[in-house]
Amino acid sequence: MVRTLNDLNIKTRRPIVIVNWTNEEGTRFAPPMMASGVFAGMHTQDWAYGRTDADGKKFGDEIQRIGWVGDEKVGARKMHAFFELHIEQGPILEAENKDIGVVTHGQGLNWLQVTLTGRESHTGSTPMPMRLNAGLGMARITELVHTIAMKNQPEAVGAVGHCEVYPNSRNIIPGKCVFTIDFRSPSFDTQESMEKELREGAENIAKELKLELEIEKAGHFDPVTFDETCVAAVRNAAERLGYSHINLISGAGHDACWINKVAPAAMVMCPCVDGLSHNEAEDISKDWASAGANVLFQAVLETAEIIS
Ligand code: HGY
Repeated sequence: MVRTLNDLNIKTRRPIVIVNWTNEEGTRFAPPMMASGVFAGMHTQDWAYGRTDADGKKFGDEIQRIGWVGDEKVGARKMHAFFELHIEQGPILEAENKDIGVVTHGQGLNWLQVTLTGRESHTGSTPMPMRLNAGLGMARITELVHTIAMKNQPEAVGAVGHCEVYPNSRNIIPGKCVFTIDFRSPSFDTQESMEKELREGAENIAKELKLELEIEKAGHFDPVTFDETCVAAVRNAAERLGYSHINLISGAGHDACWINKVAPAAMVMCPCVDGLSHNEAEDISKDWASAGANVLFQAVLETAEIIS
């Protein structure tokens, strides 16, 4: 986009800055959207630097090691507006045969990291009543996550995507399980009620199985309403360019969700093949990609204001 503006010698009243936010997914170092969260003042830089991965390595040490610690003061660069282009990571646009998603809202997210501690013992010689089986606890809480999400349809999703079983041996009853619950909803109240029900249910399961239970909030953001002026710029661009479009609530979390706290923000979404994402088969067509890029280009240009 910037190359095209330069090729066409188009100047804008407001400079256009391209940002690559570090650690958007948060899979190795939780929470997701970590760098944009620090920029938006949702986390302190020191807190983020102190986050550790499963091996105890600190985020700050690791980005220092790869030479990614910059010298600019975080948040020093103020923004007039922020736009983000992304695939939908879901099936709606493709199913409805629409070129563009005009993202009006983003659903809220809760990542609850659960640690269940029982006792390692032999799977063959330990009588059933004597077992402190953390693996059984994880299975029951995983089922509970699904049950809670299904009770809150259509506006809730929930799953466990990450789990570590210790010592993870065929003939040892798991003494410890660490796993992460991913709950999401566009409704703040639903998001809160699902977490409350999960915590109560997990306590009961741990008590029944005589396990120790720890639950850490490993990631959180409230449902997001994007800026109406920026959303209108996206919608107007799609209409001017003749692309079919619908309003969309983003199912996935994005850096724009945090940046919306400190600057007017909006997102442009395009379809992805079979609505698949976070899968090696994730794909996009050239037509979808160019439609998304064109709408982003026009929305940003309208907002940055051409001066020559
Ligand atoms: O997981 C998500 O919400 C996105 O892919 N960051």
